[in-house]
Amino acid sequence: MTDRISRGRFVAAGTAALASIAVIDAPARAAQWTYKYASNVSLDHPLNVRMRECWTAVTKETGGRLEVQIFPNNQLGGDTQALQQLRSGALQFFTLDGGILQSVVPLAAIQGVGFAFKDSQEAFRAMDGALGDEVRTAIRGANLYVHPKMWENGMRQITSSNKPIRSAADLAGFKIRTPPGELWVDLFKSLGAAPAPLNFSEVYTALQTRVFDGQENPYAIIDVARLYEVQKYLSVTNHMWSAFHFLGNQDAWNALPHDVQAVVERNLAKYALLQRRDTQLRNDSLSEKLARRGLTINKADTSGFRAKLTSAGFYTKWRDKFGAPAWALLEKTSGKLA
Ligand code: X2X
Repeated sequence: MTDRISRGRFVAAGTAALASIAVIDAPARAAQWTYKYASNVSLDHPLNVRMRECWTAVTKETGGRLEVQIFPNNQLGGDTQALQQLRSGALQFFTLDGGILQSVVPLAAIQGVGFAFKDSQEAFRAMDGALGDEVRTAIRGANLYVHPKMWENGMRQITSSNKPIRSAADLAGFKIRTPPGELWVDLFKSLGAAPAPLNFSEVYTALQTRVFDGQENPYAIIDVARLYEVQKYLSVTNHMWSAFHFLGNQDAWNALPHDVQAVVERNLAKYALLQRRDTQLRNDSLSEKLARRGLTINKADTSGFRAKLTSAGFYTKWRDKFGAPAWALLEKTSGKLA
């Protein structure tokens, strides 16, 4: 990108005034900071659609000083590798689910407590507010930059290759992939399933080769990752919500002057809100398309899920891990969980 722009300028300047000082000037106008942004979804997911618009606006509004290159689809490695790169500074910007960030920031997993949020609107009210503020304070404490507006992934549904999940009983011994996060694995263990964590980058192949019977994700992810090619059933469970934090390497963030930081923050806020709307529209309207692609869709009876989590001690265990103050903020939205 940088090369192409400077070559373009070279030609333009060259025709105007051959070998003039303008040609020597051109590289000075190239980006002062070229940063990488990575995500685990493909370019056609609303996350990257809006990120592209966001970084185009940032480059324009900073007069080309900051240029951000997008690496979609785990091109730089799976989430756990990309998180390492972000912390070391090899990667500057990254979007990551709080449940995966848990390995570095334990409190970040609180967004994924089972059946805490009934829908995305409710979840965003909590995460844009006091609960989110607590989490972001913890993230900053781990020496990472975090933007206050999260990006939507959505309410999660279970897919399977061998049977529909109709009620909690169907989860007994069910081999299910979860994202790499302790709470995620514990949630499905408490439900009686046989979960194992795996980066999203490996999920399609793991389902295709039947290492797992199933996985769980929002509709938009099932669609863009074409999981309908390797799964037969989609069971609507809405068992938890998920969303991405926008994270930055702290040194890389500090290296940007305040005016550039302000442009980035303003655009991230603007495009995050647009992305939330896009993704929610997709999650709400993909049912028919996924059915046409071959998934048999059923609505699960999740009343027994909640009871199992309670009897397995899931809620009390995680209340103690997250601490009473953060748990109280969660229960302000969810009502009493533990
Ligand atoms: O890994 C997943 O399943 C995904 C894409 O939903 C997350 O980023 C948590």
